[in-house]
Amino acid sequence: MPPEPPVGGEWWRSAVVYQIWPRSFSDSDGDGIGDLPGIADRLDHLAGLGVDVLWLSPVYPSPQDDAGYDISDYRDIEPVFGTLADFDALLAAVHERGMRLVIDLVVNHTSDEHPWFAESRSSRDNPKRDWYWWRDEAPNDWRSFFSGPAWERDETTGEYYLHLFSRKQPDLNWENPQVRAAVYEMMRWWLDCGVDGFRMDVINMISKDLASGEFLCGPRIHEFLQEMHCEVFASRPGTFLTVGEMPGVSVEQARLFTDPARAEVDMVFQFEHVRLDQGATKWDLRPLDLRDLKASLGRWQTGLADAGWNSLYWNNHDQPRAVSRFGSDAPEHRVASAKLLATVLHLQRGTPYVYQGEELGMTNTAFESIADFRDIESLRHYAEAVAGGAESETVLAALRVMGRDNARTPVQWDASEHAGFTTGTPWIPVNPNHREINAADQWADPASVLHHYRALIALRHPDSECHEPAVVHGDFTMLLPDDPTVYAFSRRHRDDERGDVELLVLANFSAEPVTAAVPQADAWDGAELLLGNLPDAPAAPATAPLRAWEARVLRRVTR
Ligand code: ISL
Repeated sequence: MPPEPPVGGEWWRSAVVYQIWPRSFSDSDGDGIGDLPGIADRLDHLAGLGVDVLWLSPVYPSPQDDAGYDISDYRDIEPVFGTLADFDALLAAVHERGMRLVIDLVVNHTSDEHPWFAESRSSRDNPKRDWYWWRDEAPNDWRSFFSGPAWERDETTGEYYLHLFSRKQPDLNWENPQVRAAVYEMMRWWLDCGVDGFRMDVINMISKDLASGEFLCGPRIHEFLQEMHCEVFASRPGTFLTVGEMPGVSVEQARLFTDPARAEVDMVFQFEHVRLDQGATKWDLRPLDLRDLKASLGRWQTGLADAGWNSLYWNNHDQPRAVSRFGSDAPEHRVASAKLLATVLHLQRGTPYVYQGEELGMTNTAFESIADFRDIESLRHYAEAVAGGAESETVLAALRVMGRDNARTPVQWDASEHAGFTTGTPWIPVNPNHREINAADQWADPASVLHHYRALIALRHPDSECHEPAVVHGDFTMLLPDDPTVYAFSRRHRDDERGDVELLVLANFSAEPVTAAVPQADAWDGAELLLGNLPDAPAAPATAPLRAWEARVLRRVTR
């Protein structure tokens, strides 16, 4: 049994994080774009949900080529979102409610409109020339994540610069110590402002090896993260959270990144489970086999059991809506399957992340034509694919399923026009289903998806009546790995007061009833049903067939 984590030091083990993507959260001034005062107006929703930490996607000045992930000033606020005073007010209000605020750190690249890049591109001998990657010829055939080559010829000097994302997002050269010092100084500045940590955008791309062609987890990645930890956090009292977004990271690498003894980051976002329904690219759709999902997430549970820590997510601003993807957004199954997904995720070992609207069971939206999309990734892919001869309808079909704009429609606060998000015209249309799916209705309905999230979150919290320490501290065992529709696992925790506490999670990922072949099911006779997602719980919860999209959590205690 793993030891109890120290109180304070690793407080994030019992925390739940909520991600805010500001452009679509809440608009206070009627310009159709969410903003900081809009977030402040909605804090009661978040505090009521019970989340501990808010992660704010970028609100810095930005040309918005990639919705704010292209930053032109690291120490200010984009006017569309508000001012530094609005930020301070929001931070104070978050702290007042006992929550913490983590901001997005995007330092693999800047905007091409950042003064650093303006200087760097101005001449070959500018002192900041080496802050970015300049070559007289493209040294390799890297492709941008947003289509096209990753090397762009710049007219000013005739040389090429590297951009792993859009051409308006040139990559910073982390080999240059001045770059690293400037980033660390900026991070300390934000900590001095009172923020509680950072979500680090594509942080495993900061060390890259042009010669070998490797741009993920390059040779100096651990050195850079240890240096960052030392320069920014080590000498500072406080309770911070750091989470590194790391596409392509393996569980073995993640163990190194998140082993507290190595002082790099607290946890990482890995991508294995969100690639299982895709072929060579994210637009190459494949049906998900639940066995693959269980094998993958189960390996992460085991791999980080003794050292390191998992972050748990289905959704963020880059992924389609979980209920449409892994559950069912058909009207008769949406509520049950959204609760089922939440149950399976939140009962695993790690820190769960809730993406705005996920707690309402928000779904993918309807896109008629390419004119309905806003995201650079979708627009570029469409243009490139169609120019290359692909059928427009075929490309659109994939965009509708996987496009990031699915996650980016406004949060559905109520049933009114524009869902209470704005009094103006939203920058992207509200999902038409906001009349049926919205926060106001769900607060009033104890059987809603929202209240199910509240119940799951409360399980983690020592100050809650429903606190169940096995959720945070228990070990994890995957059950029935070969079952094609049942996701089953147990969690076990030795509790000094109660004895051995074991939880059993059973979830039917299908619309057909199924009986789960639970090993030693007799042992669960008389166990308590801790949580379920359907009314009319059966008398024998371990052995009764699981109904369509049913999830049950059982608890038994042995002395
Ligand atoms: O969205 C993706 C799937 O195509 C990912 O490849 C994504 O681009 C990758 O996870 C990196 O994401 C982060 O950095 C990007 C930004 O566009 C994303 O919004 C951000 O989460 C560049 O800053």
